[in-house]
Amino acid sequence: MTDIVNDIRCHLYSMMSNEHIEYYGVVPLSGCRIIKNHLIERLDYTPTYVIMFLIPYYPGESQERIVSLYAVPRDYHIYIRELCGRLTDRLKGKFPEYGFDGYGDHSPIYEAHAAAIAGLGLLGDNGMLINEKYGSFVFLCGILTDIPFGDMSYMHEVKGCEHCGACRAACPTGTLTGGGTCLSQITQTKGELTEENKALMRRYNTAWGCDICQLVCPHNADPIKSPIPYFQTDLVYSPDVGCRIDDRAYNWKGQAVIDRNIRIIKG
Ligand code: B12
Repeated sequence: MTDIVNDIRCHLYSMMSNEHIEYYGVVPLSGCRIIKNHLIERLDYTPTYVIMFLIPYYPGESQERIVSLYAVPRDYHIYIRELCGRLTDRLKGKFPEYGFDGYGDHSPIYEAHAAAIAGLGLLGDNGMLINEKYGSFVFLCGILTDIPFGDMSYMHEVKGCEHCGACRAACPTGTLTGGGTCLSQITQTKGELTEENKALMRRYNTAWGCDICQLVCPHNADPIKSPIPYFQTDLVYSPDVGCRIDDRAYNWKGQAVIDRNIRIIKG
């Protein structure tokens, strides 16, 4: 048992370093909040732990920007899928008797909470995981597994932010104080938008997503650009109607939604 824990500790460290992953932690799945149980039930093993890790994505700012910062680089789902593929292949190669499945975003667990109990940051009043180095401009990923981590797994107490109130005050729809729909959600809605929602998008100059609660957060005052080349190349701050979307984060809602939104912003 101790041997395998030491073995996996070393293996994880070298694997994460190879992928330039600076922040990771292992937590028992029993401590996580499950949001999609069917994804767990369909696995052919019973996962007991989650290896949580962070992917910094801040691409840098531009006055041209009309999409959320996370949507400026190529689609993070592509990066995360490939990264998780590499990591789980290596783990399966080394520990073939155990199961490993990687996720980011489409995860069975509430990732911000899982990352907080893994000790990777604070849970902000804006619902985001705030890391000490990269602020909240990090994607959250996790690998489910049944390998026995023993004392390598540790559950931290969830630490909240300082509740300075900046995100709650700045949220344009009052979502963070129990009000209306998050502006990010509004930009993802298919079909016809209300005049009120179109006006909100124009006022906050967003054709996709919303970063307001992150941009006003003191923990994001001096954001560090992502050290990962994927998030520093092929940056599109201001897409045009009919733009290529198959490698963009707005792809999943289809061309019609992003085109509609760009028309709302650019006229
Ligand atoms: C659904 C979802 C959304 C929804 C709902 C947001 C939310 N906070 O739940 C929408 C589309 C609005 C959204 C927006 C964004 N999201 Co999102 N989203 C998710 C997703 C897939 C699931 C979240 C979830 O279901 N949590 C579980 C439920 C049970 O949590 P809960 O707090 O108890 O549930 C309540 C809240 O969801 C609340 N609620 C409903 N709508 C909203 C909207 C807001 C703003 C808040 C605070 C709460 C809230 O009502 C629920 C019931 O009480 C996660 C990935 C994951 N698997 O965790 C990514 C995730 C949370 N999103 C992420 C990102 C980056 C964003 C955006 C910044 C994108 C953008 N720039 O537009 C915004 C930020 C909005 C915000 N302040 O949270 C990242 C966060 C990274 C981080 N550092 O923490 C995640 C973790 C994806 C990832 N793998 O990196 N998201």
